[in-house]
Amino acid sequence: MRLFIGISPTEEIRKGLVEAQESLQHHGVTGTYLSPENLHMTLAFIGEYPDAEPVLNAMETAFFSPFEICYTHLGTFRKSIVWGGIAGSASLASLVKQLRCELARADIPFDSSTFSPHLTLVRHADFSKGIPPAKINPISMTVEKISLYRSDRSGSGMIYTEIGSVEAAPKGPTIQKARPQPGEKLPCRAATVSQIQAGRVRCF
Ligand code: 2AM
Repeated sequence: MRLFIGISPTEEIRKGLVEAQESLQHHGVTGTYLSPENLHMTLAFIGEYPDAEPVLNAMETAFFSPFEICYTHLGTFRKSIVWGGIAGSASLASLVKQLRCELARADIPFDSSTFSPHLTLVRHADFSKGIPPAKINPISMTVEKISLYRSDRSGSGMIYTEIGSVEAAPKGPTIQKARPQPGEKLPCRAATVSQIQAGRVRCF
């Protein structure tokens, strides 16, 4: 099965993205428009992989607390893909880095190209009738979970199905900062009591 890890937008952001699609359509931009339920932001693209379980384990190990992201702009890629852009976020970049680290540790392959936070709106876009204004109203959301998606090709296009998810750990005081023991290669990350009690923190 074809897998990727991503974030599902809130209904408010989804509505904003659909409005951007409608504006593009109104200005004569043709192409393959993603359906509202398929709109998502990819954090790590895995591709063909036989088992979801190890991927969910890797997601669980990548510890994160709830954080804000903001949909702020529209952009194009190679003049044929239109996307909604997410403003730079240190928390988001850190989460992606951790996910990649945990996937690599579990020997799960993934696309390691530079992460560029976006939600694809249109593929194979044709702007020959003009380029519409790209102004949008920024919309924020709190990321409280990350999802594992299966991607299936159907007669009417791709279908993305959430097959599992991992919730953010609750925010709390940092009580343990791991230090490498003699012979240990890498330190653990900082952890809270609840994360340790919940068994969410795995040291490496
Ligand atoms: P895109 O929307 O920018 O094409 C499912 O294919 C999701 O994984 C899409 O969001 C897609 O991003 C993303 N993705 C990232 N790397 C990919 C790759 N190498 N091949 C296919 N999809 C990829």
